[in-house]
Amino acid sequence: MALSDFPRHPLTFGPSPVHPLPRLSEHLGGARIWMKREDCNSGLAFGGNKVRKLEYIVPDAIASGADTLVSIGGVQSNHTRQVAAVAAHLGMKAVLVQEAWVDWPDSVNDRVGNIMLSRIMGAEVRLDPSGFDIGIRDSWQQALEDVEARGGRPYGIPAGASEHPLGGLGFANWAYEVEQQEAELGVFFDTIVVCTVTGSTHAGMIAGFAGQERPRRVLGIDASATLDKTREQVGRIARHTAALIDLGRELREDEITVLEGWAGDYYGIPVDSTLDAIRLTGSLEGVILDPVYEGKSMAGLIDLVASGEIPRTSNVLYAHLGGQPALNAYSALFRS
Ligand code: 5PA
Repeated sequence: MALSDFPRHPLTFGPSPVHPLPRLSEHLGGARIWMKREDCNSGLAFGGNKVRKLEYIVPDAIASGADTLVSIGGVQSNHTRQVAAVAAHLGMKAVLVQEAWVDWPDSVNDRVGNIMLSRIMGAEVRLDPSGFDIGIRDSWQQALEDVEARGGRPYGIPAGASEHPLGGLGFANWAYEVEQQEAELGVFFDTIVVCTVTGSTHAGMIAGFAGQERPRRVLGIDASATLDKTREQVGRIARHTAALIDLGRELREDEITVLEGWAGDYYGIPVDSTLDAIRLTGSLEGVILDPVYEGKSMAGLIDLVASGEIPRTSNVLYAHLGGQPALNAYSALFRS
């Protein structure tokens, strides 16, 4: 099946905005940097990358006759907040398992930001003490069983929607959207920079771009310091998605690039380069990044551009995947 044959339930405003970052580009003195804005792609609870993935998953959820979306993430998960918004929008319920993925001492961590938004939207939020893991979890299976036991019809969406069979399609479509926007703007982005954690954002892009005439680099920046698992998951989902959309060839190893060096030691804990990237992007461009994901991928971009590893002649497209609500749980970092 071609990508355009898969049903897509519209949840976004349409193609997400693309714009240059002239002051950041000038400051770094290297390649020209642009941004594509998934942080403002939808009117559903501030949007984000999961809304795009869910556009291809919702038709299957509706067809299954489900009345409850069941998903999982950390306490400040952006993904579960977007699932809560989509459930509300569809007139469904949401049950969200929120695990203790981050050992973060902020006293309002489980009350503000994403988790507050999910509660406002009527989701059932279940706090769970388990630590970080991008795989399939017992607590999530348990939540599915609980919904059934009380007479509901659950539809399961794994962490980040990544292990869902259709999880890569949203960002395969992003690749086609980029190609169309390039034609309108008269620019070619030879390098894409994207944050990678559960993998289907990056993997979908790889599968989508692989079918295009002009090759380009898609650089995933690891934000969880679990590199082997992430690489394996990105490669597996990219190959699965490529087969789903009939790419017609195997993906090569060199098309799957996950770079390390900016995650620090732990998922969810920012390091100096994360905070520098957040402050720099905020103060030069008025664009807000979060300390869990985008601050880390921007730190990667900054170093790669400043060192010339991404050449001066490049046009780089940074995928801004959202995530700002979590900033509320990190206020202590920005007091001075
Ligand atoms: C997330 C993910 P992938 O999980 O598809 O690799 O995307 C990474 C990513 N940026 C990048 C932001 C703002 C994100 O929210 N978030 C998860 C969540 O539970 O919110 C899935 C981990």
